[in-house]
Amino acid sequence: MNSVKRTVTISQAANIIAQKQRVALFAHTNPDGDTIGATVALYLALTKLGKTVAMFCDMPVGDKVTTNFDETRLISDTYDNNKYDLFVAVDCGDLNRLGTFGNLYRNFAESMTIDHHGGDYFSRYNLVVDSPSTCQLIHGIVTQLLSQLDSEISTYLYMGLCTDTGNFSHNNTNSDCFLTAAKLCQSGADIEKVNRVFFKDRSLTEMKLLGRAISHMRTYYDGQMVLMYLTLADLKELNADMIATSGIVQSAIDIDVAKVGVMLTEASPNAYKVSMRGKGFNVKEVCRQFGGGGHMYASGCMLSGFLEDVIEKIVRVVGFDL
Ligand SMILES: [Mn+2]
Repeated sequence: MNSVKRTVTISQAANIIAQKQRVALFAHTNPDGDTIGATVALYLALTKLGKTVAMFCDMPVGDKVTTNFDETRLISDTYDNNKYDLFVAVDCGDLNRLGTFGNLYRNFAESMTIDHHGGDYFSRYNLVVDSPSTCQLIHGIVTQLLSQLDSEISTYLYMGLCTDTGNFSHNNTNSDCFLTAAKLCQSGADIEKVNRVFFKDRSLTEMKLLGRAISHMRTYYDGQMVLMYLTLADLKELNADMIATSGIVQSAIDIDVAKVGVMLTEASPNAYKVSMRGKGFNVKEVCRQFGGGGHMYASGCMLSGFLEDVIEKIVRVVGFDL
């Protein structure tokens, strides 16, 4: 591909999209509230403008979202081979985030990234802006494309605004978040529903898993490091899958004196998915030493070995930085 890669502003991105008739949107693998909210909001806006639009993601968006927000069933994990004028990667910092769609995307010339992770410029047009959420950027685009936002679009945009800021509590939360949230509230965003689904609702299985993980809680360095774990045997006994374990790590870092929260989940025999959260402590550095990555205060990696050996490794490396 010889096309020149260039950066675009929100306004330029909106103009480019406005000129295209058939648009394919791609949410990132392991989809979160921001990629789902941003993709669906853009989809709804472009559909309103009479365009042919499709949404793809290489993984299902999850029961919580499909049950409470019917429309996301439109996100397909199978590319439909229609002809498109533009591919848009939503909330993807690099090509890997597209998962199995990466190759398809790479080979399509007319492409656009809309993202806030400050990553690679892997598309022809790159709207890569330092912002608390991709939904914030999509809000700028859809308000340029439509004279008025309806409650459905507003709800999806609000979804990304609040999930990527930990419900307006992380240190990336700025005045723009609240100004945009106020506008979305005015145009009918269902704030109660988004809050309930993403920050309150737990299945019985998830609650039991949390209880089991807490029963395995250990503390190190005078409580500055809090670790919990779930084994394959735990998951089997509680009839749970890996997806149900996401978010448990938060309970470790929620302890007042904790600076590092660690959650180990046995993904396959003697292979552990490690999730870390930090409070004023850079967990990305720790995870990078184990071949993982993420954000400064939320990172992960994979570690193989017997449970006690894996724990010992993590405790040692965290200890260097505490
Ligand atoms: Mn995001």
